[in-house]
Amino acid sequence: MTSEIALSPLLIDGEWLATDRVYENINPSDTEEQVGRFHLADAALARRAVAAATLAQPAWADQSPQLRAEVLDRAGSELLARLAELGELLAREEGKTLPEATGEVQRAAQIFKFQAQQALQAEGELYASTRAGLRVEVRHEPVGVVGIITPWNFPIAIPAWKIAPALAYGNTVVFKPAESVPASAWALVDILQRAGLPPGVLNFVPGSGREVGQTLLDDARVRAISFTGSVATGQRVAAACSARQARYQLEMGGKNPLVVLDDADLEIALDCAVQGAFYSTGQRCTASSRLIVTKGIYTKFRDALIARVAALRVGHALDPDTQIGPVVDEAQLAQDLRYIALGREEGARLAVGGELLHRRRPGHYLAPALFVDADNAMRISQEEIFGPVAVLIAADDAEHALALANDTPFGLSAGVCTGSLKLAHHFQRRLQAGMVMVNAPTAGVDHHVPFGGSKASSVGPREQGTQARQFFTQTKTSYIRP
Ligand code: TXE
Repeated sequence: MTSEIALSPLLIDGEWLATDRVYENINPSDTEEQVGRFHLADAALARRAVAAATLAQPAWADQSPQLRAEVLDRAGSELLARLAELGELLAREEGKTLPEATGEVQRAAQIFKFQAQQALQAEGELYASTRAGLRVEVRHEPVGVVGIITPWNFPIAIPAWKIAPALAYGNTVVFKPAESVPASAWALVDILQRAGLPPGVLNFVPGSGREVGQTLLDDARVRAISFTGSVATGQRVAAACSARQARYQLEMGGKNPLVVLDDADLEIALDCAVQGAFYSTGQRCTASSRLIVTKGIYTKFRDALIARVAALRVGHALDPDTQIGPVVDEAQLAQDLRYIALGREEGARLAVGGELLHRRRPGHYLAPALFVDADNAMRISQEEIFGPVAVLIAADDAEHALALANDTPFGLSAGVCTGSLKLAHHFQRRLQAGMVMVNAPTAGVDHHVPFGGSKASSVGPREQGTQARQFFTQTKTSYIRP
């Protein structure tokens, strides 16, 4: 069933291009099914895309902001109109369930509509000068050409939350999606192009990180890189950009704690834990991979959680009964299994899950795994696994739980379940994370407010909402004697 699938081209300078390299995209719910076939860029084509973006940028920046807003808004409308179709495509290529995938497309649409409005807000402020007869004008101008490098776990929402503000504020874009999820990225680029972008404003160069990604990092014409992915690649982005004084924005994941205190509502805490740790197959940078529970509620919570995890239905992403889809690909599955073996060696008790599952179709199915009686110093408690694997750690009391929660190099998201307003406030202030959730899962955020972490999770200004402006514009202060 593969030969009839069309090949999707690259986009450079408004032209769709074919190359002699092809990537075949496989459905993780059914590894015998091909999702699509994609032409891949190489370093030379990536440089051509940068040249096109460089040429197109001044005119795009001078364009009426109303026109930029209309293009983004139209793209948002088309995403909404094609929610079911694009949700299915996303579920087929990434493996998240249909409701999760459709929700992601909807979020991408909301982002475009929100950022469309921001296109009209970029101008700046007027000040009186300390010197008589002068006035001071502060403008927020585009940065120039922006390289956007994205991971596989949110194949449409992450590109949307980087591309939408980049274009809204008058930048041009060279976009390189993750190797394994080009289909949603391609659909998004096609929608934006048809929504009315002039040639060169958005260029699409799927390809390998080491070749195409690295070319963007090293090209002096690319003035900013917005990146989401692993810590190791994030460090390469930082090194390459700082070597040539380009700005960068990194989002590199977490080891997010959900603290459950003795006075928590048990049902709410269980919902937060199951949702936060295992939904989207645990493949979220905001996943609650560490569950830290004080000893008064530990046994009750542990036993109820084991039962809830054991009952989760793992299956084909498009099956309406499925709660947890497959792992994205073989490499990620191998990483999950390595950490499960490591947890056992480290002495944590695997209470449930962790085994490969067989379903009607061949896929990367893994039973959600819960380690209990774990120690926060173990590698399974310190390193991002990025799969349906969580650890349960006992704490003596609230202060001990807080210390354990903060004992991590990461700081993206953190949660606390408690019935006490006083403790909620205390945790809200003291948790070292960019996002804090009280009686809510650590994963699941809104598109119109800042997103990002502290410590090793994020570098650079926040993404999303109105704060996206900080990264995608640069400030110019002018002194004018009229
Ligand atoms: O990440 P990479 P991968 C973590 C998670 C996962 C692991 C590996 O633990 O198991 O990272 O995932 C591009 N120059 N997260 O391999 O390699 C690459 O092509 C420029 C957590 O997908 O960091 C892709 O487009 N670009 C994270 C993007 O970087 C390069 C989400 C991310 O890929 C490059 C994803 C280079 N030299 C993975 N090398 C989260 N927490 O959100 C690669 N890339």
